[in-house]
This record gives sequence, C-alpha cells and structure tokens, in this order.
Amino acid sequence: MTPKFPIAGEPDAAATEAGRLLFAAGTEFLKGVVAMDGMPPADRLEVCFAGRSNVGKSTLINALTGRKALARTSNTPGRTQEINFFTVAESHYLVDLPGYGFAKAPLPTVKKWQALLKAYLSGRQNLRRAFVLIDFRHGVKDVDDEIMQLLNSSAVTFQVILTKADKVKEADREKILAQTRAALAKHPAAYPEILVTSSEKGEGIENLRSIVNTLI
Ligand SMILES: Nc1nc2c(ncn2[C@@H]2O[C@H](COP(=O)(O)OP(=O)(O)OP(=O)(O)O)[C@@H](O)[C@H]2O)c(=O)[nH]1
Ligand SMILES: [Mg+2]
Repeated sequence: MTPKFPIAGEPDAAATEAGRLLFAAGTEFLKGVVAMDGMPPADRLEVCFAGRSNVGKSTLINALTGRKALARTSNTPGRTQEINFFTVAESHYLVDLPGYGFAKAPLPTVKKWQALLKAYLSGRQNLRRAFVLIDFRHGVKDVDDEIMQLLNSSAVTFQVILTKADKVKEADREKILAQTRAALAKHPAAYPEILVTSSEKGEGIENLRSIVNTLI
C-alpha cells in the first residue's frame, strides 16, 4: 500500500528538461529585506524555503540555481538574517528565509527576524508554495510544527523537503519518514508528497527544479 505522503517520484524526461531550462534562463540575487515594506512587488510567482537554522536552505538554493555562492551559507546556525529574494528567469522569485529555532545571534536580533519571518509566511500574496525543510537525520521538531500551523492557518500550501539525505543513517530513514508523515497528517495545507534532497550529492535537485517549474 502506498503510504500517505509518499516520497515524490522522479519527473519524466520532458519535465526534467523544462525545469532545467527554467533555471538555465538565469538566476540573480535581487535584494535582502528586513521589513515587510521592503518586499519587491508581488508581481510574479514566488516560492520560499523555510526551516530550522542550519537545515540547508541557502545551500539548496545554490544547488538549484547551480551557483555555488549565490546564497550565503555557513556552518554557524543563523547565517541568513534577512529575507533574500532571487529572481529565476523573468517569472519566479525564490526566497531564502532566516532559519528559526536555535541561532547564534543576540536574542533581540533573533526575535526581530522571527517576527519578520512570520509576517512574511502569513502575509505574502504571491507565495505559491512554501518548502519546509527538515533535516532527515532529525525529523520534525516542535518549532517546525509551529511553522506548519502558521502556514496552515494562512492557507499557504507547504511541501516538506527532507534535507541532507547523504547524512542520514539507513537504519533511521523509515523511522524519520514515519514521524514526518504523522506530523504532516495534522495539517491540511501539507502538500501530499515529500521530497528528499542532498545538496551535497545532487539528489532531488532536478526534481525540485521541475516542481518549481510546474507552479505556473
Ligand atoms: N552533507 C550535507 N551538508 C549540507 C547539505 N545541505 C547543507 N549542508 C551543510 O549544512 C550547513 C548549513 O547550510 P546552510 O545552507 O547555510 O543552512 P541554512 O538553512 O541556510 O541556515 P541559516 O541561514 O542559518 O538558517 C552548511 O555547512 C552546509 O554545507 C546536504 O545536503 N548535505
Ligand atoms: Mg541560510
């Protein structure tokens, strides 16, 4: 029996090529935003990457765009402190969000960017899908569940991406998958497929490109 929230299958050749072409059309950093009134006009389709600090959001954007240093990454949780907008072709914004949960930054600073994150996730008109990144080794934590609830109450469809698949122990995979599925079952806004990625090995990257491409 297929479980609820199956792992997304590979796209076919045509969908893979269409996704590749979208990202090959050019990706650029547009701006970093520290307040809602600094957002670019909501004039195109937007997807964002949310998740706990250090889960691999910025690294995934680099893997997707094929540009190693487009989004700044770091070993230290709390690297991304603004809402960073990237353009993909003329048609899409990719949005790199500050992490939530633990971050190595002063508390008032963290509080400020968490408030901005929440305002963004619940109030961005053109946000078509939020990708919620979960470290495959760790599964869904309470802070992730809070974000899912926020997306749910804002009626923003979100899709879980299990990241760092190259690092998860084979013996832990099924257990974490089951825990993730149970967490998603509580949220009607959860997209019914889970994506598994490794920015390190390239796993799931073509698939994610094609998913972004189909959100027209
Ligand atoms: N092995 C492995 N390491 C990864 C992967 N993705 C990210 N990392 C590493 O995880 C660390 C954090 O990555 P970032 O992309 O900066 O994480 P982030 O979610 O943007 O973090 P914040 O901006 O602090 O919220 C870096 O050292 C990355 O090299 C992956 O797929 N596999
Ligand atoms: Mg980051």
